[in-house]
Amino acid sequence: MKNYLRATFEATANIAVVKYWGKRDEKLILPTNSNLSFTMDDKLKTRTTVVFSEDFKEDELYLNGQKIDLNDQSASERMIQLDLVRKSAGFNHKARVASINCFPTAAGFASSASGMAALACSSATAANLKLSNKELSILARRGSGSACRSVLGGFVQWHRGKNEDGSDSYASEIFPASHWKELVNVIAVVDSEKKKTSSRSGMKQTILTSKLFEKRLQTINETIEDTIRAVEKRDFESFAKLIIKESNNMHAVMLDTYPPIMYLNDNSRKVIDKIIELNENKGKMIAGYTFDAGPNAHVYTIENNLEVVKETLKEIPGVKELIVCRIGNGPKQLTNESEHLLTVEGKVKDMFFDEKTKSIISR
Ligand code: 2P0
Repeated sequence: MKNYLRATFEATANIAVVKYWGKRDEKLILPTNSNLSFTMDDKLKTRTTVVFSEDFKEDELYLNGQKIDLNDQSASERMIQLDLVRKSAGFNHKARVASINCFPTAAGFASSASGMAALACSSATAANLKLSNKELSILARRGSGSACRSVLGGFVQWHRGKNEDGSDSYASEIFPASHWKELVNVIAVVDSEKKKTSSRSGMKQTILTSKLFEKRLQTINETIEDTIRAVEKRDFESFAKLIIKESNNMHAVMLDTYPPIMYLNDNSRKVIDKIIELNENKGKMIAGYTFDAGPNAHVYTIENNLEVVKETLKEIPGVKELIVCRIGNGPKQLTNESEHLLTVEGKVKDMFFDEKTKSIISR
């Protein structure tokens, strides 16, 4: 075996249209319900290089150039993928991991989906594991639930699964990115403070305290079927109404949790009002919003209506920035020496995300 095993991948974020909120198994990260998302293009991406070597004494993680303390429980929990890869590969080599998030700094986005998907792809490839998409998705899921959807491109479903060991809880592609080329996601970044509740603890609290959550689970499979049908037919009007109602439903359940979880702020609510008003003025649905565990709005629209949606969002006080994403094709392996974030011996290169050129460059 070679002394050093290295691979680099880029993976992108995904934006759910039927949400994952609630675990049926916390350790294995199994969801209470199936859910749907679109994988974004490389406007929101994470690049990760993994090197395994028997020369390393311990696992090390460098995030955006900073060494992360892996004694911290929440950081080490997410590195469980390395242990799973080592077990499958049959070696005990420690790993060095370097990761750079190419997200606008102002946005305050969570990057666990792209980060954990990039880690799954690069660690499995560095260890020479030949994993199927299903196996890769299950590996990514162990780092972060939503990451299991980012190992695929296009329109993706994370299947809840029934098995206790999680072997049937993985994401698969329903339609490739090319199926609905006109679909666009405009992210309205709003003024906000750092979020108070992590998704991980929030979901747990919802299961413990929300009666409304049980009601949500009774209708969610129907929402999934209806949403798949709308995407299949590229029926934007049905799609927009479904995703607005689904996002509202999840945030209603969050509010029904005790203590209540409120990710939306006054600026988010201004976006909601404006989108509803825009659709009413046009006499048809031309935009549909969805919100995750944060105040930024994800407004889906189609290319023909992009300009009017952008103009509408720009006029809202409290909207700081718009990021226009299209649907992406999923993770990409990088093999040029200049693209790896670690040298072949695992030395951290001095590289960073340059917001001006929107690329990762050497200092
Ligand atoms: C989603 N979210 O479907 C939903 C909508 C937040 C709201 O997936 O605990 O960071 O690592 O499995 O994946 C956020 O959950 O949580 C999420 P863990 P994750 O996109």
